[in-house]
Amino acid sequence: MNSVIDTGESLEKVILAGISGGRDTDFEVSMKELRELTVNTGAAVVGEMVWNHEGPVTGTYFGKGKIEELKEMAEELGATGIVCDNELTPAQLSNLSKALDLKVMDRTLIILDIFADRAKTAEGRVQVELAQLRYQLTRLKGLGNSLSRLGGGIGTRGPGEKKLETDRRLVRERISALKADLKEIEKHRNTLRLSRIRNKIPVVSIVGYTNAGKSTLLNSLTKAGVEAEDKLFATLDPVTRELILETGQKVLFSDTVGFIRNLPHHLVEAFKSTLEEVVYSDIILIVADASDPDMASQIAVCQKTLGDLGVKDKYVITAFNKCDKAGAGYDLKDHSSDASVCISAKEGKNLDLLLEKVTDGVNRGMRLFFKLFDYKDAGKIASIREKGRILTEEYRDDGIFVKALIPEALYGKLI
Ligand SMILES: Nc1nc2c(ncn2[C@@H]2O[C@H](COP(=O)(O)OP(=O)(O)OP(=O)(O)O)[C@@H](O)[C@H]2O)c(=O)[nH]1
Ligand SMILES: [Mg+2]
Repeated sequence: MNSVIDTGESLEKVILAGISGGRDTDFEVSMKELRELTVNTGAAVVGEMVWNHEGPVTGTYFGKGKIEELKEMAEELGATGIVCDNELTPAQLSNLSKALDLKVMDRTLIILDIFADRAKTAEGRVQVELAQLRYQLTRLKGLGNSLSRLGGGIGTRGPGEKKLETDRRLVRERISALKADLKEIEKHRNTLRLSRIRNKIPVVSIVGYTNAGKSTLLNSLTKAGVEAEDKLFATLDPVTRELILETGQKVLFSDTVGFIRNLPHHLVEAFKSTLEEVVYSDIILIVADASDPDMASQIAVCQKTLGDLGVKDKYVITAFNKCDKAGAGYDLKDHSSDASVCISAKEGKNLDLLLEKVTDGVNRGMRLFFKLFDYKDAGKIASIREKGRILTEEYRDDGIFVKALIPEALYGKLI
C-alpha cells in the first residue's frame, strides 16, 4: 500500500511563460488556452511570466535577465516547472532546463500529455505514442534532464511500455514498429470506408474546436453515448452513428478529435488517418461555441485545419452551439459556409432545423424523380439504386412505382 496521503494538491506547480511581442497577434488568447490545457493535465498554475520581446532567443528561448527573473519567481512561488507557450527547439529545452534547474515543458508536450491520457482505443494509443516518440527523439537529452526531475507527471504519461526511453536506437525501433501497426489499422479503416462508399450512405463529419459540443450534439441527435465532458480533447477516437432523416434517407454522423490552434504537427501527422475521415465525408458540420468570445478565431482555426487536410468542395454547415447560454443569441451566420444554424445541443434546440440543412446537403445536386416502371424495365431501377437514392419502391399490379432522388445526368436516360 502506498502510504502517501493525498492532500488534494497537485503534484506539479507550474509557471506559464510566453513571449508577447512576436507575430502572434492572438497572444492573450493563446496564453489563456495554455492555462486551460495545463490545468487539464492536472497541474496547478501558480504564476505567469510574459516577456515583451520580438521573439524567442535562439538557444535559450528567454534572455539572460528573464531567466534570472523566472528563477526567483519560481523559488518564491514554490514552482516545480515552467510551461512555454511556443514549441521549444531541442537546444532551447536542454539549455533552459539546465539554466533554470526546473522541469521545462512546452505547449506541445502538454497537448501530447492530454492526448496520452485520453487515448483509449488501440488506434488512438498507437497514434499518440508515435507522436510522443517523434517529439522525444530530437529532445532526448533535454527531456531526460527535465522529466526525471519529478519522477512522474506531465510528459511521462503515455501508452508506451517504457515511459521515457533515452536510447535513440530503441526509440527509432519502436517508431518503426508503431508505424507498421498503424499501417495495418489504416488498411482496416480503408476497407470500412470502401464498404460505406459502396453502400452510398452519406457521411456527415462533425468537426470543431475542442469543447465546442461535438459529442453532446452527436448524443442529442443519435443517443450515441459518447463521452461529453467539460474537458479538452474528451474525444480522440472517432465515433460514427447512424440516423434516419425525415425523408427516410440514412446518414452517418461521425464525431472526432477536436481542433485547437497550434495543434502539434507530430500529432497531426500521427492522427492523419483519423483526421482524413473528414476528407472522405459528404458534409462537413462545423460546431462552434457561440458563447465563447473567441468563437470567430476558433472557426478560422477549424477552416484552416480543414484546408490543411485537403478538404474542399464539400457542403459545409456551421452550427452555432450553446445558444442557450447568456450572450450567445440565435442570430449568428457564417457567410463562408453553405448553411448556418443556431442550436443548443444540450437542450435539443433547433436540431430539426439542423437536420433540414443536412438533408439539403445530402440532396445537393440531385433532383426528385418518380415514375411507374414496367416490370420489364426493372434494370433501370438498378441504375437508380446505383447512382441515386430510392425513396419509395412499390410493386403494383401495373408496374413498379419508384420515387427517388437522382443525379441530373441520369434524368434524361430514365424518362
Ligand atoms: N450550455 C451548453 N453547454 C453545452 C452545449 N453543448 C455542449 N455543452 C457543454 O460543453 C462541454 C463540452 O462538450 P463536448 O460535447 O464534450 O465537446 P466536444 O466538442 O466533443 O469536445 P472534445 O471532445 O473535447 O473535442 C460539456 O460540458 C457540455 O455539457 C450547449 O448547447 N449548451
Ligand atoms: Mg468530444
